[in-house]
Amino acid sequence: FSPEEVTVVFFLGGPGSGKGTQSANLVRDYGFSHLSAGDLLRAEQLREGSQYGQMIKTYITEGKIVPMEVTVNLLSNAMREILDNHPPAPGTKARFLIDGFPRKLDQAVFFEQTVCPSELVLFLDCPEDVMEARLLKRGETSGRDDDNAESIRKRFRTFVETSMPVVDDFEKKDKVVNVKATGRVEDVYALVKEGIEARGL
Ligand code: UP5
Ligand code: MG
Repeated sequence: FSPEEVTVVFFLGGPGSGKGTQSANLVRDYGFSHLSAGDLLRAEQLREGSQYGQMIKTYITEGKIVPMEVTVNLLSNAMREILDNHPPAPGTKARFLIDGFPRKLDQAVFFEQTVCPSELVLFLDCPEDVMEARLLKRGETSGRDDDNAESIRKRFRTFVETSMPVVDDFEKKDKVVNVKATGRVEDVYALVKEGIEARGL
């Protein structure tokens, strides 16, 4: 995909920082198509006949990052399908909000070289105690394999060690909109709007 036909925004933040929640607002108000890498992986895990099902389940429960070929394939297939089914009006670009990806430096490089360069990175900044409380609460009903205290601890570790360097790298390129994500959903969203509109989105 060329940046002439699509706009890609990466939406990053720790586990439970609120990416999925705020994505719904952004879809409603800015016409984004939302692609959650985690949701795509969970769907692939459940897909009948998938050769990756068990592997994905193990990685997710351990809070580890699934080999990028799998994730990038799911993302680019989903982008292609959306573009085919809903081509943007002439003179406009399709907008993709890619939630929870890239989580590792080599994934960022690979995606930008082989799929599409990103326009902007939206980052939700949230302390671990707040994220942990949100995830444990969600875990009471979510049924997610990784919403338990042990998996949450592993997810936090992967985030700090492997995924934060991606944000820091984009920061150096001045591509990051950094939003404090501890407030109420609507207050965080007000900050998100302010941040992305200041960048002309
Ligand atoms: N909530 C949200 N905002 C709130 C607020 N302001 N105040 C109070 N409560 C708030 O929110 C989490 C919970 O908090 C919800 O109950 C919400 O109501 C509440 P949510 O919006 O779901 O947060 P989000 O950041 O989306 O959290 P999520 O758990 O989805 O983040 P992760 O990044 O951990 O999960 P993801 O699905 O992206 O990835 C899961 C796993 O998949 C990874 O650990 C990894 O194993 C694998 N993966 C890969 O391997 N590669 C990838 O590229 C992507 C994922
Ligand atoms: Mg999510």
